[in-house]
Amino acid sequence: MRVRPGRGSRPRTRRRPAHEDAAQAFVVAVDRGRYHCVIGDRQVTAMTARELGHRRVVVGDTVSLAGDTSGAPGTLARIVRVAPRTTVLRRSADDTDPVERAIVANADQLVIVCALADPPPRSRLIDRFLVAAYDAGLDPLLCLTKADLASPDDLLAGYAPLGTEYVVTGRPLTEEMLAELRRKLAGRLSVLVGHSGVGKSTLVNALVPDAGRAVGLVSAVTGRGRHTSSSAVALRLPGGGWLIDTPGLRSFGLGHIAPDRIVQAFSDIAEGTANCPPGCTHLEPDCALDSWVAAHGGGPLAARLDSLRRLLRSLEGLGSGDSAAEDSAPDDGPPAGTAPDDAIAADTIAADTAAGDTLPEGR
Ligand SMILES: Nc1nc2c(ncn2[C@@H]2O[C@H](COP(=O)(O)OP(=O)(O)OP(=O)(O)O)[C@@H](O)[C@H]2O)c(=O)[nH]1
Ligand SMILES: [Mg+2]
Repeated sequence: MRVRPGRGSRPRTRRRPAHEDAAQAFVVAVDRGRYHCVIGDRQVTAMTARELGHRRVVVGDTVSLAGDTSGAPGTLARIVRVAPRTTVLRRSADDTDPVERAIVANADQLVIVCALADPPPRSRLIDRFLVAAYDAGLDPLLCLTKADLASPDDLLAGYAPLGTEYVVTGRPLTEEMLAELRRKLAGRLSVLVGHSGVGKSTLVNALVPDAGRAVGLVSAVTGRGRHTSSSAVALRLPGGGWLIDTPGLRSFGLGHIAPDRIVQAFSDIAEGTANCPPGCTHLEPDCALDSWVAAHGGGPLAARLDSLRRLLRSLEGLGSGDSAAEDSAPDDGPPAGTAPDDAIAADTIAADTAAGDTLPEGR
């Protein structure tokens, strides 16, 4: 009798292999079902193993790799496990959509990059990012760029009551500015977010020597991403820690966050709700916030209250609120629908499995 070698002679088992010898890796980029990981200094490309099911893997994840983890050209390892995440930065397609989408895992700092001019500052988009940071448990850091074009004073005054940490940069990017940024980023896993063209990649290139090459490694595989970043990429900081560059975002939906938490995230205003009637939506005339803000001098707080209410209205799907996309319009400019569409494929944060990440998300 002939005994066939290989597969057929192996006992069948329903038990999945335990992969106890799997290597720990850090996911630095995701593109069309391919996960670019690092193990120490080694770059390894991987795909998700079937046993992972529909579990998604995003940049910042720590994963266990099985199979060929040599990183040699043409090899493909398998992601067999995803380590529990410490944080997840999420967004939804729009404010009335409760389905959320993870962007980055395990980050501990959200660097909200906002240009002081060209493109004009969008404080309501900043407010959205601040809510997302609060909700995800990331420390926000406001990074105001292009100070050579406009003064940061007005914008900073608006966030003074909140006490948000900030840095101001401009052209030329001086050693002093860089030193301050490095200090705030050292040893942390930070995510840069902001509208297209605000200068995220410029900062990354200044902070990470060889960033162009590292990003190029990923772009070479994907054939995308020249001037405008097209997917999230994690880069190792020379002083320790990681910096994640993301594509410019036109919108940042918060439909997955309960209104209560939105209010709490406006921590400069939240205490003013103490005198509100029970179940106050903060959108009705009996809301105590107006008199509280007036008693606290109005000014920056009044603008923040306006921003909070626009957000709450949008979450309720009320027409008079800002949509997630409208919030990215310049503060006193036209709504996004009429603004020049300068962001190429702006919403494609490629962080999904095969089909999902090749399509611009949302609408
Ligand atoms: N004047 C001035 N221009 C700057 C500054 N920082 C960046 N720029 C310019 O702004 C443009 C956009 O910069 P990027 O770094 O590509 O912006 P980004 O945020 O990465 O854009 P996306 O990848 O599209 O999201 C480039 O032409 C930069 O040279 C600055 O501090 N001052
Ligand atoms: Mg960029």
